[in-house]
Amino acid sequence: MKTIYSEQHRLRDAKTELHGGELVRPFEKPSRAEVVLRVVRESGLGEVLGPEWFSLDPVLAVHDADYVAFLQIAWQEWQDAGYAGEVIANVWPARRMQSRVPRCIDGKVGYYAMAAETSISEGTWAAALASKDVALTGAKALLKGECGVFSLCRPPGHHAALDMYGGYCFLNNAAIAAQYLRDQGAVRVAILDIDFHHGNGTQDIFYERDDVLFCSLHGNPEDAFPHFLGYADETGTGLGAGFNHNYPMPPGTVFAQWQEALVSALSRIVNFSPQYLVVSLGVDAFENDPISFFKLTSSNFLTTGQMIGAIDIPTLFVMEGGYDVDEVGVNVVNVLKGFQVKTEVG
Ligand code: 5XA
Ligand code: ZN
Repeated sequence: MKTIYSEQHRLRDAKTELHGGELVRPFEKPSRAEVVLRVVRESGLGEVLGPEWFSLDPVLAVHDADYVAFLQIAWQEWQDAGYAGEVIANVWPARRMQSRVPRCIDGKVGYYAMAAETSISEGTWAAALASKDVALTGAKALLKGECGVFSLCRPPGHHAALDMYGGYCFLNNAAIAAQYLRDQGAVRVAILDIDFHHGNGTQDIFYERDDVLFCSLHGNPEDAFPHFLGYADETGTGLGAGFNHNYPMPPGTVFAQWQEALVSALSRIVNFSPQYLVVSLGVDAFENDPISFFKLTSSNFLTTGQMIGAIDIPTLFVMEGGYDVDEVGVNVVNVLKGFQVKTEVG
């Protein structure tokens, strides 16, 4: 299996994350991608290729143009305002307030942020652009006939909505790739999100559509970020009714329970009969992940890959979360190796 990777991810190197009331070093850091790349190479998974450059058109196919313009200038405007730290939101259009975009940078940041842990720093926009190129290059390889490709995206994307960033995400790489596959002629595309956190951004982008099926396995939002989306009764609206499926699970969830949800999601995907599958591949469901509460083991990720491979749909794996840096590479590569085995499981 080919891996698409760009060193530009290193430009995303924020120094601060608001966590537990303190400013800490971010959990989402460059070493994550470097460890994954190292294990990809050591395991002999396949070639590692750089991305092609893509214009902003595929980004603007799923994100609001004013939001994209904001991401482009946020760091510069923050500097111009004379602030010494990184861009962090501290005010939001909360209930019964107006949803207008303010003129000053502090207001704009609050308008476009969905969470405050994610700071914007120098290089964030450049890294986000390269990350979408990594996703799109992977999608293009699928169109050329590959049956599985790994886009080692960083920063991740699945929390980025039509016009919101947060949860370490700026551009929704999986959604951009899925839309690109549609625009290049695929009639139906499915997205399976196995990151520990609900893919609120992906859900938001496709919620009213019947051409992109979204299934997400994640920590119950009553207990887990992003808290305000990801419930089981969110099943899509309008044309999209019945094309969104959430599988929230409680703290301490072990593989047996998680696997039941995966079997159900995969069966929905098979019934949908998509030309392509995009997997939002987070491995923060791992038992030792520092910010999550599921109990999956490294070998469970191998089985997960086998189960995804068994449905035999050309698949793009897009890197999302996973913060146990020691094991993130093994866990990701286990999914990819399992996929390649294509053993009938579940
Ligand atoms: O998948 N999303 C993440 O791993 C980020 C969670 C951020 C929690 N503050
Ligand atoms: Zn996550």
